[in-house]
Amino acid sequence: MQVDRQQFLDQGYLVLRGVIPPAQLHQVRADFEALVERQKTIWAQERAPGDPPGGVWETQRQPRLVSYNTLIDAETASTVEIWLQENTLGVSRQLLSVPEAASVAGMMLMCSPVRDHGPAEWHRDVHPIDMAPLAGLQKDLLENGPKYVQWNIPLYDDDVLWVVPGSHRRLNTDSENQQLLDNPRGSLSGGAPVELNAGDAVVYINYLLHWGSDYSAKMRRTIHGGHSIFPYYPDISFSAFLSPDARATFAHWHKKSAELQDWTESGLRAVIDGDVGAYLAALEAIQPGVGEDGKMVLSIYLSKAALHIQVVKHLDSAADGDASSSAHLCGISEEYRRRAFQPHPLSINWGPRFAQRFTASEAVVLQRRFATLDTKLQAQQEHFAPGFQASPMRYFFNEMPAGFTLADFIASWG
Ligand SMILES: O=C(O)CCC(=O)C(=O)O
Ligand SMILES: [Fe+2]
Repeated sequence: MQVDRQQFLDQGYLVLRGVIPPAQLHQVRADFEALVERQKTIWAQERAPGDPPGGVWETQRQPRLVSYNTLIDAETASTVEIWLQENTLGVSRQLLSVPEAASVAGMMLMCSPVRDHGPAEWHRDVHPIDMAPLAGLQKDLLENGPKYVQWNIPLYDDDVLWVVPGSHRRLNTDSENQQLLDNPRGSLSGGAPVELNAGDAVVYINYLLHWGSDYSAKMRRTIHGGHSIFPYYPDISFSAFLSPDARATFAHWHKKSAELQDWTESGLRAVIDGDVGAYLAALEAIQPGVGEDGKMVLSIYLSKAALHIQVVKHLDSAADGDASSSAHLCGISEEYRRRAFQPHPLSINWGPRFAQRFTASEAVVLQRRFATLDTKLQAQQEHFAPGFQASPMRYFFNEMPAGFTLADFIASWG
């Protein structure tokens, strides 16, 4: 399937018809429903005191199978293999910044809730605490193409998702900001529904302003996830159920992930050592061919890695091993703790285990080396901007540090 990359980059999404052919739809639905039943059993077992018998299935506005690959068996392997097809992975390869690095990133299923929950909030999938200001992400996107593309593949007709075409390339307008402040769950001028029939797909840049317009009880089973240039799988034992080819593909990506983690460490060590050549070599290995704007975003991501390492070390020493439960003990806000402990490979955050590669004193040096950049990414006061997945914070949502170049960053290592 040949797609129009320019159209994708211009409007921020492409609708593809018949990604799941009608003849296969019945079987694919049945395979996913088996996973839904498995997850429902788990949710019922894990329900909190006071929850209804079904737990999450009954309480969430969008019950979601996250990493459903952990639920598969040989009979339901198709639910994973769907991500490896020519009309999914092959399409993403045409769209991503580094085609040869295209790999599956997250396999989820979005389900309708048991009762109507109405509209969600308009947002971009951007959280500046551990990503970068939107303007920087957009310059990188326009310079290099996407690091990640997201997919919705509905198994039943679905027009829940709305988008503002073209908004991935620009900040919100004043009018959009006003409308979102007035009502983040209302219709937004320029917004349009993505109308998909069962088996169609939309592939999109998740910096787009987008909207879950109505989380109603109408049957929804929509495959959700994407492809990225930064593979990461905490555990690939699920691949034992796949075809030999698919198993080999995941094994290859798992190895690539280990190499990327090593390069991330090398980049951070180059900053500790003040070795500019090694630093630039690490960026090039992480994202081959990346331009100046992309190097700036990768540098910000490395500054976040330094931050996450510092948070993990701090909590480790405070809690004597029980790091995840002690954030309140040392004044680290819950949001920082959550981001440090939740791998986010799209921003080269490899999770808390990555912090073990550095000693506590190296973590302190890292924080010092990144301090100028980190300070420039923050305002004096907590503030808020509409249309992001974040609460008020000091990190800038939209604007990059004015006049601060990659050379300035390197000079700031001290
Ligand atoms: O329900 C959808 O299609 C959109 C979901 C979404 O935007 C999100 O989870 O970030
Ligand atoms: Fe989203």
